[in-house]
Amino acid sequence: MTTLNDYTPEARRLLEEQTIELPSWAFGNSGTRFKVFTTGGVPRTPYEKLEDAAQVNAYTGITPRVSLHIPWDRVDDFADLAAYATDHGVTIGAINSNVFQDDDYKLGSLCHSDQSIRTKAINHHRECIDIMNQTGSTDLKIWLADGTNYPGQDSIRARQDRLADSLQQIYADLSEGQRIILEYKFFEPAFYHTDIPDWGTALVHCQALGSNAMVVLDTGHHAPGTNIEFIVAQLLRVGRLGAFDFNSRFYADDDLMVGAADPFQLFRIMHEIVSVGALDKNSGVNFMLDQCHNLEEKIPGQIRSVMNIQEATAKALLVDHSALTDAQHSGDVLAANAVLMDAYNTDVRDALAELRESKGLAANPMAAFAESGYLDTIRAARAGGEQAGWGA
Ligand code: PSV
Ligand code: MN
Repeated sequence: MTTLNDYTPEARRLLEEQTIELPSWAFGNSGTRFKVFTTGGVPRTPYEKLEDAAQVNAYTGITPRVSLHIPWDRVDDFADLAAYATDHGVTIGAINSNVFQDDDYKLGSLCHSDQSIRTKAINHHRECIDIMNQTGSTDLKIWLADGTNYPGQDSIRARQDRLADSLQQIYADLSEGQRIILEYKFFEPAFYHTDIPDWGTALVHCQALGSNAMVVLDTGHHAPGTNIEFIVAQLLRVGRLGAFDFNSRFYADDDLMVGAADPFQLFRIMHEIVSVGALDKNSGVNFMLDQCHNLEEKIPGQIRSVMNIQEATAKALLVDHSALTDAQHSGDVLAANAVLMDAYNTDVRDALAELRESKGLAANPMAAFAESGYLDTIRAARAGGEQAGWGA
């Protein structure tokens, strides 16, 4: 059993100040191409999504920001939406563009061979920057579905050149303090080639753009067996890790709860973060969730995910760095590995319960939320209207 006394004052500060950003789309219905099961009480508007996200923050105390997805979260008055968020104790986080659901984008968006489609996609990003200006958001998150299904379908090289040019035009419209965070994904929906398939390609484009372009690492966007913590270490090393999209995958882009499939991998990632000081709130790394809750209730699903990251972080903060460095320098492979495994195998749940109580929160957020009756309340209150869902 651990207590907060097992942590150094610095490690305790980092735990106290850790934040995780929630995705608005996690609160809507989602599913697979086979079926979307609806859930009672699911939000019908962006305002209701913020209400639910605020619940996660109320019980975990570490999720003060919510990412929006445009057009899914389009409203008439974004300043009003931002004020509503503030009233509920949260702020607007990254603005996600969406250039993958319009018929015009069938063959691509920022990489399309048709200049008019590229212009349309660039203008959509300008709209997103405008929303950032109205909401105070600092991150424009770009994930593209661009790619091809068949060899020869389009020129791989020409698409890269178009992409660079499109990104340049969007980047030029950023104001001071705003960033582009560029996500990569190795496959899907395109299957032969993806235009930003990997961290190297994302990095090349970010470096060409300038210092306000950073890479987003979505944990689900790698081939099975990829050493993700290596990528984390490398992007941190070159100062270009802008954000995480945390989730779990068993097979593909499963978007399951982070820490569910491979808690050890999550620990290894957090260890790379902690060991170079990137957990600090001023490190420039935005820790976000990108998940869908197809079967489970959405709000507890988010609470559980946040707790999983918190646990992996609390374990990583227990790594004895001087013992690790000594073992590494003396070539003691087993001792070095044991230092990491000792931290990973420590049960940190009591220390985190203590941390929450020190902030005036319930020790067990899952139980406290369940007891609150909030799900019953929204099931009754949100009758009528159309539930939000992926793609709506
Ligand atoms: C699609 O793969 C995706 O999950 C990307 O990871 C984006 O971050 C997310 O959708 C929202 O557009
Ligand atoms: Mn993502």
